[in-house]
Order: sequence, then structure tokens, then C-alpha cells
Amino acid sequence: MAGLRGALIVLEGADRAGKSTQARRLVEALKERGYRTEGLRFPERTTEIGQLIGSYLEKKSNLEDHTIHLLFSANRWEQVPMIKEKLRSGITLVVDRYAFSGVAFTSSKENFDLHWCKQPDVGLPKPDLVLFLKVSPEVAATRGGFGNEIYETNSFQEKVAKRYAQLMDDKTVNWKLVDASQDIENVHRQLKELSEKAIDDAKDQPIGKLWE
Ligand code: NYM
Ligand code: MG
Repeated sequence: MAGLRGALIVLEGADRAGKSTQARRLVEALKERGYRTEGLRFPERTTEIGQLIGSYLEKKSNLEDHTIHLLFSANRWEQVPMIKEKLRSGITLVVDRYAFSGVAFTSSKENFDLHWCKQPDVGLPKPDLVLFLKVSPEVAATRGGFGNEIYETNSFQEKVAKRYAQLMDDKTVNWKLVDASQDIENVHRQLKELSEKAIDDAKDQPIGKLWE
């Protein structure tokens, strides 16, 4: 039907919360329910900017802290024309991490405040729904160790969790907190229900602008 757009649905949460698994399952379930749906992820490591980010995360190159923050944001902006085109053509996008990761991670470094960190992402397409997968450190630990990438330490992840909590105080964003300590099926069912409602609510609304 002409004029009906897709929804922008974002999954956020600490490392090992199960975001990538749930994002994949959500895309498949929404497709089965008849919604045209595609998955995206940030960072998108395949672009030129994404390769710089990948090399930083893998500790193969060192980039100045402001610089890497701006590259993460640029990596989102370079996808914005495609994101808008897909949403307008009726495709729902399920996105594994977005600007909230950008702010939560950089602002966990020394001498970075939330306000500065948000600025480069102001005006991005606003998610219709942000699903925050919350998992206790204890349960996260049972899911195996961290990888070898930068940021993958307990002390840093604790700071990140606090920053996410601050971001979730912002009621202009449609946050939904989901207890991701439950089994995969339960979490999946909740994400699917919340997403179907968001798709229905968004379909005749204009695409919003984040943090404006
Ligand atoms: N990350 C991700 C950031 O620091 N800023 C951002 O803007 C984004 C999108 O990259 N530890 C961090 C969070 C993760 C790391 O993400 C790689 P993933 O989902 O493990 O590929
Ligand atoms: Mg990771």
C-alpha cells in the first residue's frame, strides 16, 4: 500500500546480552508474519569508514578518542539515504546497535560528557522503538568470556551500563526494557510483540529526527 512506511527498530544493550541472536530471529519472525523486514548493524564494518572502525576495535590501529567517536557517527550517516529509502518503501529495519551505543561507549571514557557525545548523531532517523536487552553481569558471565576487542572488559562494561541508564531517562525516545536473562524464546516472543505494535503505530507517521 502506497504511503505506508516501515518501522525503524533498534536493539541495544551491553555485550553478551544476546542482541545479534535476537536481531536475527526478529527479522525472520517478522518476515514470517508478512512484514517486509531487513536487518542492519552498527558498526557496519564493510564500508571504508567501517574498516577504520574495525581495525580500531581489533586493536590493530589506535585512533584518537574524539576521532573514533566521529567515525562511528559517520558510519551511521553514510547509511541514512539507504535507511530512509527502505523505510519509505515500506521495509521495516531491525538494527543491531545505533547512536545509543555510540554515546554509551564513548562517554564511558575519561573526560567525555553525554551532551558532547550526542551531538554528531542529532538528526539521524529516529527509531520508532528501542529495545534494551538488560542482562545482569552474573548471567552475562555464564554466556562465556569476552572477545579480544577493545572495550570488552568488566570495568568498562559497568560504566557503559550506567550511561545506558542515563540515556533511558530520555522519554522522547521510545525505550522498552526487556529482561534478557530469560530464555531465548521468552525474550524473542516479547521482542516480536513489541515490534509488531511499533510497526503498526509507525506506519502512517513521518520519520522522526533523533535528539532534536
Ligand atoms: N560501539 C558500537 C561504539 O563504541 N560506538 C558505536 O557507535 C557503536 C555502534 O563497538 N563493543 C562499540 C560497541 C561494541 C563494538 O560492536 C562493536 P559489535 O556489536 O560487537 O560488533
Ligand atoms: Mg561484540
